[in-house]
Amino acid sequence: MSVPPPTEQTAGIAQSGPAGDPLAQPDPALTAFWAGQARQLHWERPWAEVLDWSDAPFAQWFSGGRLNVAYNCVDRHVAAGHGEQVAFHWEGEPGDTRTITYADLRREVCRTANALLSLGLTAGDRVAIQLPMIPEAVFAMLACARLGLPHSVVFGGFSPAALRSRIADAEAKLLITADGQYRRGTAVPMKDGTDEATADTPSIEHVLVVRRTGGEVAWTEGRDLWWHELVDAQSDTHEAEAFDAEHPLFILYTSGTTGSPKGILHTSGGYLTQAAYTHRTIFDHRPGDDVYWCTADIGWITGHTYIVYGPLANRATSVLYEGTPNTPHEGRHFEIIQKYGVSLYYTAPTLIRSFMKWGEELPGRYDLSTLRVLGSVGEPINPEAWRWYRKHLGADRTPVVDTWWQTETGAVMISPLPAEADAKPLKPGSAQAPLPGISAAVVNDRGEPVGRGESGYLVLDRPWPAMLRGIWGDEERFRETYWSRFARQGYYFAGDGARYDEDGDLWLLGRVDDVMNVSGHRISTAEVESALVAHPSVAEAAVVGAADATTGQAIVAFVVLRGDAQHDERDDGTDVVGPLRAHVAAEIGPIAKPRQIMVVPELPKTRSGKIMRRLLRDVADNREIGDVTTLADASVMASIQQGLADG
Ligand code: 6R9
Repeated sequence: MSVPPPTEQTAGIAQSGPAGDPLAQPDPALTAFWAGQARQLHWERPWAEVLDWSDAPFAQWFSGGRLNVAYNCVDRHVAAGHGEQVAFHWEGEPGDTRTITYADLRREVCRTANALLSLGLTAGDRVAIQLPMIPEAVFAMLACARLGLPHSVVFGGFSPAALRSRIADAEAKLLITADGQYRRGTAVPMKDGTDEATADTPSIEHVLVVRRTGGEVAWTEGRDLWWHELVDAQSDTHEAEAFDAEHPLFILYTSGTTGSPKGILHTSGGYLTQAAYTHRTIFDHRPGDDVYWCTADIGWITGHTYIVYGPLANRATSVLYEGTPNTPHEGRHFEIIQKYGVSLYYTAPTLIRSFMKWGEELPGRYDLSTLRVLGSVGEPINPEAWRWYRKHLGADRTPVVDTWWQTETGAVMISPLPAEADAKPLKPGSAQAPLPGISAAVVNDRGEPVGRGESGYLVLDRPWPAMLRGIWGDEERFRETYWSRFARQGYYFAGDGARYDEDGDLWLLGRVDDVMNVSGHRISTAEVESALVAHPSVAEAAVVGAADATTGQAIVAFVVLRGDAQHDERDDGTDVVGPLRAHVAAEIGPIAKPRQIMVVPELPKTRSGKIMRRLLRDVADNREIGDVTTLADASVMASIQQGLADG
């Protein structure tokens, strides 16, 4: 058996377990490490046990302990005399701004919490939030956390159908939304969509609406409430109550290999501990000195952990930006970095590749000298983009930290640390090693560790504090998705491929399942396929992720039309394809719109009827078609290619 990489890379804390180790057993060195980190938070009552893994894979971290997450993120800093420190420099897309200090934040969160109480919500009730990147989004999340109301934030770009299914799955009682949002310089309605979503969600009792654009909205008396009427009228004090360390903090839906999105459940004490620890060390964050900007949307896990919970727990001063990076011009991010003196900047490879496209003279026009750590997340960062990022934003001197993690892991797991960058040189394109306290391994099909220079599946072989506590309402799917593949070893299966290089550093290789990664957004092939076959002209659909220079992957769909639609298609292919793309955008959201839809006579299938996506990927990537011998009908690929050549 090959030799796994050495374990001394992460500050003396054990990582990859030796082969055959019956894992899922807590490692005392790791749990002791996390206990030390948890002590940096404010606990109303200390925990009795750091980790209870007796009901694995359902972890309990810090059980018996009680804390209030919002108190830790807000009140604690005000109580320590930092009320006047800026928590958020908010930049609206149209150019309006707002400065929110920690004292302001406490007042806003208290008002919001009092408003939610006035609606009769009690701890454990779920609240859905679909909002643009405005301060109220943060107030709403923290007010929920303060009251023990698990929030379910739904990305602002998601369709009414996507919002409806998320509300229904979590049985949310309240929806917090806005009249509209600014997108690329125009005000677009939002409440129209949320009204459509809530037309058929009996659990929703109220809809709380922030006035953002001032557009006309339809109003349901008794159900709908204006934020500025309800929240602004409340008292700005509220006594926070402590909750159990394992009290649910939020549910966040993410794409899996099968159709419906999974509601990933996160709880309080362990999540906040790892969120704070990772934000502090990965960015070498210094409270009061640094200005930090994470460019994610709060609708994604990165927004939850690295805009809201981690930075606020660490008393960060952050930039919060509402808009798109090229509105009103392509230098917008650089302008904001210069304006606020941003020192820590965290973004996604897809944006870096857009910057590269827009030209290197653009960042050169701004003063970016305050930047001292650059972060990357969401997909593998190609070495070329890494180097460009460091050169043009980081003056060729700042560390670039490539952070690997998932909605499920709750916080970063694998990343270099800038404090160690002198001793351990950074490698463009490699996330390098698990963080202190974290253990990971790369294994083969049989769950055996691979050696240096080899690749396999990335697994996490010890429990970690921010790990998901399940899939909302679906224990079986939780066990099946993450814990069945390497059940014997007790490993968590991440769904990513990875490789150890000759130095034992980790390189992430992308998904090994049917999940695509488009601009850092997870979209399952099954989700897009089911949207396509829901359209009356489509008989069958297969979707693959094709390589794309900007977005990492792009969605390419192959559809077989129904008989009558085939007839229309013959006249002009665009008749069918245009509406189909629009249909997918309406069903899921604009991010899921296929880059390309190819109409084909048949799909390539194995004898057992499985679609051979591998072959379709070859077509989508313009590669030579691979082995077709397992196809039920080997001529299918020829007719697909012939059809595409004719078309
Ligand atoms: C945080 C986040 C998770 C999936 C993950 C992997 C990919 C994220 C990465 C990366 C290579 C990195 N991914 N960061 N791949 N290097 N630094 O993105 O969560 O939306 O759940 O996506 O994203 O494939 O499995 P999520």
